[in-house]
Amino acid sequence: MRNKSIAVVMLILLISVLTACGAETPTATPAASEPTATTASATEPTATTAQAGEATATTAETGEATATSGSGAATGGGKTYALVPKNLGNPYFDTANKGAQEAAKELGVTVNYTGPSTADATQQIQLINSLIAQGVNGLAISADDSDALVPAGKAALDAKIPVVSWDSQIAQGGRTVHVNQAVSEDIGRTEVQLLAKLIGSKGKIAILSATSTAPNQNEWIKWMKDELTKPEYKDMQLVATVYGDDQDEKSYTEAQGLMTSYPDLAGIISPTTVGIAASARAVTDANKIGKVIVTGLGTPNQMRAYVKSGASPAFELWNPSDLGYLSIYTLDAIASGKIKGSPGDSFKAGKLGDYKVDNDGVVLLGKPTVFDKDNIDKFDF
Ligand code: RAM
Repeated sequence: MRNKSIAVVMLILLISVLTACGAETPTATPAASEPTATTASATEPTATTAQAGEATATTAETGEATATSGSGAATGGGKTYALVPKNLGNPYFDTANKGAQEAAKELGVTVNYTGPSTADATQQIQLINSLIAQGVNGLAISADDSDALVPAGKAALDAKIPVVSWDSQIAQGGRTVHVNQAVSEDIGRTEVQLLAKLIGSKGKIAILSATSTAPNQNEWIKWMKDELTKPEYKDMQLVATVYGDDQDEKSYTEAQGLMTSYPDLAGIISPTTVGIAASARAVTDANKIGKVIVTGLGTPNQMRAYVKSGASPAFELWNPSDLGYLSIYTLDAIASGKIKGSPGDSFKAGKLGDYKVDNDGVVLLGKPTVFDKDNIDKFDF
């Protein structure tokens, strides 16, 4: 009995000592500075988030970025925009996001990078509807389908959420402005001109595209076909157009299929950064360097080895980072009321300078660069 009383007293003492020391169950606190990971599913659009507020603020009147030092500086109205690529996991879009985050920092806004796992319009529409429900302050979308996205874009506009498309356009009615990387006709024609130069304007050629609904690729292919009707290409024969869906493995298999179906194939034009790299790899693996020439649109970092090996001696592209940067400046100019986005409106896009909305509601980035062995090492994206 006595022993029992001593044990109870000791227990009470122990509890009071622990309480006095403030012993607490540790709680996990996520580091605020760590960005959350990109989503794989279109319906759960949590995304990579870069906080703009750490070093810049925007003055309401001029919209010019004013540097304020230290963390926790005020953000410019705290607007949150979504940058939606055709699909996640594509280095081209990751580079565009870098430029978008740079713009966000300068403007004092937050840009969430979120997209479907595959380049699929249905997934993208679900995501856009979910972003509208979340009440984002603006959407910048690279469209997986031009017409199919119009109702979702219109729903956003009806909810007073500005929409710009960039890279791959939503048809009129589903967006205010389209930010175009270069003149579509020029891209289509120069792709054919590049290949003609590389194969002596002779032989069977094929196009390996992204998805069959991709608005930008379909527009460029239209101009490629138009260019091919000119007399100087009479000895060049377009034998097939195939689709790798902007998936590396599918694009690789399609390129292999082209070489099997057409053993004397002379060239492939792939107007997609995913397709061109996969095609050059397939040509390399098939020991066909010099026999099948690959060109199209690619990123220097993905294509460097193929330029040097001769699998793809020359190709072209604009700077995707600048495209992402310009897209966010354009969206912010509309969302903050600096412009309506109507034809003739002009605005300043930070380091890129002045831009104007043309009569078709398009803002044009500029001319692409042709990359070859002489300049490829100067670029890192
Ligand atoms: C892929 C995408 C993108 C296109 C580039 C060239 O990354 O299809 O939309 O602009 O290629």
